[in-house]
Parts: sequence; structure tokens; C-alpha cells
Amino acid sequence: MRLNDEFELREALKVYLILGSPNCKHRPAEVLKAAIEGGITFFQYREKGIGAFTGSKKYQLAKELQQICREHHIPFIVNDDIELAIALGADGVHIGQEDESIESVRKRVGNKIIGVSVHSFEEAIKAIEGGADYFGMGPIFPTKTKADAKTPKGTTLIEQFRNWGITIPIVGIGGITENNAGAVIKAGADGVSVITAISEAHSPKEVAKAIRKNVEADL
Ligand code: 3NM
Repeated sequence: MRLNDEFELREALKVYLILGSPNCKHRPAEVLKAAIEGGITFFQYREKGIGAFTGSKKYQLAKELQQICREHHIPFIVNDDIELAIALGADGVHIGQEDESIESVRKRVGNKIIGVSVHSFEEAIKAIEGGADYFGMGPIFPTKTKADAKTPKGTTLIEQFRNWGITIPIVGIGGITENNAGAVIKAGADGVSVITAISEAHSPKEVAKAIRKNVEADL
């Protein structure tokens, strides 16, 4: 999957599912397939938390999920694990502030997508200068999914970024559901990143569909 420009990336980020085996009650592949049927537009493999796979189990699951994404033309990116992303030929990586510098990651992944988690104006400027392709900003709402998540800030920081003239594609993250996704888009985000609202849903397909509908309504 190639995204040729920022416009295509912005479009692709609308409904951005993230998951790994610790986030799923059912087989991750089944959850991903259902979410794709519901209308997700982007996928990140994030294998973190209690019981997270490592080594060959992690590689095998990543490969299985990548294959599903390929069949449906959904970009597939990997959280943090640059080596895994390169080994798989993933469409990109998502990194945090504690990870390797963006410049160094860029040298390793070439023109693949690099997403960066950003929490302040200073981090935003540094990430733009380093060559980030999009920002993940959160937590917007309270979340139990990330053990070391910061205090939720609501949508104010996204609004401020847009008021300051920062135009880079942004996805909100943290506690996003079908009920609050629209507010994140109204604040100026291009999309919403969601883990548990979809991964632990009784019907990942129906929740993905509802989030897609609400995002499109507010874009
Ligand atoms: N990053 P859920 S919050 C992976 O604030 C992640 O950067 C965050 O999970 C950040 O959709 C978060 O289940 C967890 O709330 C999001």
C-alpha cells in the first residue's frame, strides 16, 4: 500500500484501529476483519501490555494481520518496533517520545509513514522538523488501555494546534468511542485512533461502522 501524498494520508487516517493480542477477547485476525467490514481506514499493530507476544509469536501475528490489511488496501503500520516494521515491509511505524529520534527512524525506514505521539507545542515543532508524517495526540479522554498515559486533556490541545497554524495530519487517541469521536474531528483532527471501543466490542463491525459514520458527519 503506497500513500502518495499528505492528502491521501489524511483521508486514510479517518478511522484508525490499533490493537495487539492483549487487547482482544477474540482472535485478533477476526477482530481486524470485522472492523475492516465496518469501515476502518488504517491499522497499527501494537503488541503491548500483560501477556504481550514477543519473538516469533509476535512476528507471526503481525504477518497475519498485515496480510489481511493488504487484501483490503488498509495501511499497516507497527508501533515502536522498527526492526519488525522493516522485516515485514510494513507501510510505516508509530513512535513515542521515549523512542529513537525521528531523524534516525527516518534513515532506517526511508519514505515509509512515520507517526509520532505528541503532547505539547515543543514536541510538535520538534516532530515536524524531524520529518513526522502525522501526529497522534492524547489521551483526549480517560483510558485504561495505556498504563503510563498522561492526564486527559480533552480536545483543547488539538484546537490550539490548529489555531497556531499547524496543518500536519492529526489523529486523537484515548478513550474514543462512537459517542465522542465527532467532537475530536470538530476540534480539528483528521481522524480518531481507537483500541478498546472496537477491539473489545461485542460487534467490532458495528462499532467501527458507527465511528466511521460519526467521523464522516463531522469532517
Ligand atoms: N496512546 P483506548 S492513549 C496507545 O495518550 C495509547 O498517547 C495514548 O486506548 C496516548 O482507545 C492510548 O482503549 C490508549 O482508550 C488508547
